[in-house]
Amino acid sequence: MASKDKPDKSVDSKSIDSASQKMILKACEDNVDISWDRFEKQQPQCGYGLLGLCCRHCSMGPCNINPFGDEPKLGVCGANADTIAARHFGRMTAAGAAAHSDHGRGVAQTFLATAKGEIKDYRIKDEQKLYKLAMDLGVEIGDRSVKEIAIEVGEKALAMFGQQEGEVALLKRAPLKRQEVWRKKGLMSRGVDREIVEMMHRTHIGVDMDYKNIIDHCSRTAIGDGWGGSMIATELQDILFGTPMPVVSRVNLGALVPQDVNIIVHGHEPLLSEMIVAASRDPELVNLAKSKGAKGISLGGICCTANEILMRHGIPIAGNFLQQELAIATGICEAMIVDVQCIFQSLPTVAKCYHTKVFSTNTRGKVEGAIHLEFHEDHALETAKKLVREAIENFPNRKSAKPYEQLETVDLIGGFSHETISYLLGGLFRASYRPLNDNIINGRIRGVAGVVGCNNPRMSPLDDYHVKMVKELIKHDVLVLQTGCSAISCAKAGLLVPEAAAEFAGPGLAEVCETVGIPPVLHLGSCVDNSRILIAAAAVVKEGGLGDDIADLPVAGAAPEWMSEKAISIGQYFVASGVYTVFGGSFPTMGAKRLTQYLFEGIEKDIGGKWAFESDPIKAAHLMIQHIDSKRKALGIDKAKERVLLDMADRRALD
Ligand code: SF4
Ligand code: MSK
Repeated sequence: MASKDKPDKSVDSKSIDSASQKMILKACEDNVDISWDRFEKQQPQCGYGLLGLCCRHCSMGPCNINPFGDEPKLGVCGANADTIAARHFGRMTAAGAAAHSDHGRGVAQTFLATAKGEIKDYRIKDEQKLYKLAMDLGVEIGDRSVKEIAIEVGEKALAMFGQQEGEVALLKRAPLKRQEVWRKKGLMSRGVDREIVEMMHRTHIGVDMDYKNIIDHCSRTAIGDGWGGSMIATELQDILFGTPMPVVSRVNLGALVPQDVNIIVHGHEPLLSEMIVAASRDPELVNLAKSKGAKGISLGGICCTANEILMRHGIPIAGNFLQQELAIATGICEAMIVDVQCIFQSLPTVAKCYHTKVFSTNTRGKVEGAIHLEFHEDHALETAKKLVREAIENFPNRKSAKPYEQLETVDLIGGFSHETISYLLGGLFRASYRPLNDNIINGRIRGVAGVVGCNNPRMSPLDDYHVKMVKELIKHDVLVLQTGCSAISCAKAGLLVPEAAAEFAGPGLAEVCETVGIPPVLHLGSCVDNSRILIAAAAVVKEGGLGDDIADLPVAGAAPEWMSEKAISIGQYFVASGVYTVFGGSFPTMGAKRLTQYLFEGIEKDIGGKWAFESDPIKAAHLMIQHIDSKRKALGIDKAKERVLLDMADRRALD
C-alpha cells in the first residue's frame, strides 16, 4: 500500500471523466498507489530510452548514443543510432505482432477442436462468415457439411502461423495494387510466426545493420499480424461467437452496481470472457447471488475483453486501460478475472486494500499475488462457473460500512463490424460500400480516420487526447472508426451515439449519419479487430471511384495515447498498407535522425504510407485532415461538385 505523502496533484490533470476522478481521489484517500502515482515516481525517465538510443542486446552493453552528435556515437559493436533504434523498433513490432498472433493461434486451435467436436462449450454460430472465409482460403464448399468445411478452414488458419514459404493466404484480401507493392518490395509475409522469429534473429548483435532493411522486415512482420494473425483471430471469433451487430449499451465505472455481485473481466481473449458471460447468466448462480444478499450479477469489461463482450452481447464496459485499478478502488468489485495483455502487476496489491479477489486464468499470464485458476477450453464453462461462484462467495466480504455510490455511465452503440457497415449503408439485401464511396466522392464525408490504441499516464488527463482528436476530426466531416481503449475513451465522452452527429459533426457527416442513423464514430471492436479496418479499407477500394490502392484513399490513422508494443505493430501495418499514421506521447526512434526521417518521409515512396508524430491532438487531427485533403486532390474530388438535376432529355443524351 502507498504511503500518505502523495503529491497533491489536481485530479483534473489525471482524467477528464468524473467517475474516474472520484475513484482517483478515493484511491488517494484509501492510500492506494495507482498508475499515475507510479508514473510520477519514475520521473525523470531515461532520456536515452525515450529516444530509442539505448541498446542492451548483448553483454558488451548496455550502450547509449549521445543524441547531440557528441561521443559516444557508436555502441561497442559499432552499431549507430539508426541501427540501434531500428532494432528496438523491430523488436517492438515483433512483440506486438506476437501478442496478437498468439491470441489468433489460440482461437484457431479452439476453432479446430470445436469443428472436430472435441470440445463441447463452443459452437459455430456464423455459418455465412465461415463460407466466406472458406472461399478466401481456397476451401471447397460444394455439398460438404459445415463440419467438413470448418475442419479444413481451421487447419488452413492454423497452418498460416507455422508456414515457412509462400504468402500468408489472407494477404490476398488486400487490393491487387497493394499486393503488387508488397511483392515488388518483397514484403509479403511468408508465415505469421516466421517473420516474428526472423525479426528476433535480425536484431541480434551483428546481423541486420541496415536500418531500412530492418524497417522492411518490420513491414513483413506487421503485415503478418494485421492481415494474418489478427485477422484470423477476428474472423474465427466472429464465426464462433457471432459477427457483431449494432448494440446499445453503457460505459464507465458505473457498470459496477452497488447492489450486485460485480465481476470484471480484463484482458483480451473472448474464449474466456464468452464463457464468463454464459456463467453469469446461469439461473442457479444468479439465485446463489441473491441468497448472499445481492440483487443480481453485474458483469463489466476492461480493455479489449470489454470490447469483445460489448460487441457480441451488449455487456457494459467498465473502463479502459488506466481504469483497471480504479474499478477495484470502487470497493464493490468482487472479482477481477484476467487473462493476457495490458494487465497491471499492481492489481493484487490494490486488491489487498479492498475485498476484491484477482484471478489469473491463463498459463501464459500468471500474476504474483493473484489466485491462479487455469482456464482450459475443454472444460471452459465449468471453470467459468467456478470463477463466478468465487465472486459470489466474496460478496459478503465488502469492507466499507458506508453505502457505496452508484457511479455514472454513458450510453453508447457498439457492434460495427465491416459487414454491418455495408448493411447499414447499402441495406440488408444490397449490402454495399457504394453509399460510403459516393458520400466521400461528393464530399459530405471528407475522409475516414482510424483512431485506435491505448491510454498512457504520459498523456494525462486520461481520454483527453482521444476525445479532442476525434471531436476535431468529426467536426471537419471525417468519419471515425475506432477500436481498443480509444473507442472506450470516446464512448465515455458520448461520441458513440447517433445524437453526437448533430452536436459534434460537421454538416456533411451529420447529414449522412442522420440519414442512416449511425453515430459519427463507429466502434469496430478490440485491438485484433483493427483487421476490420483493413478489410473495410480494401472494400472501399474494391467498390471503385477512389483509386485502386488503400494508399489512394482519403484516410488516415492515429493512436494519440498509445503505450503498448502492439500499437507499434498496428501502426506499422497501417503504414505498410498505405495509411498515413500519427502517434502521440513519444515516438521510439526520435534520437535516430536518418531512421526517423525515413519513417516520417522516405518510406512513403517505397510503400505508400508513412508515420508522423504529434502530441497536440488538435494539431495531429489537422495533419490527418491535410493528408486526407491531399488524397482528395490527387483523386480529383477536392472541389465540391454542383448537384445537377437531369431531365429526360439530359438522360437520353447521356445514354
Ligand atoms: Fe552495445 Fe552493440 Fe551490444 Fe547493443 S549490440 S549492447 S550496441 S555492443
Ligand atoms: S487493450 S493494447 S491498452 S488499446 Fe487492447 Fe487498450 Fe492498448 Fe491494451
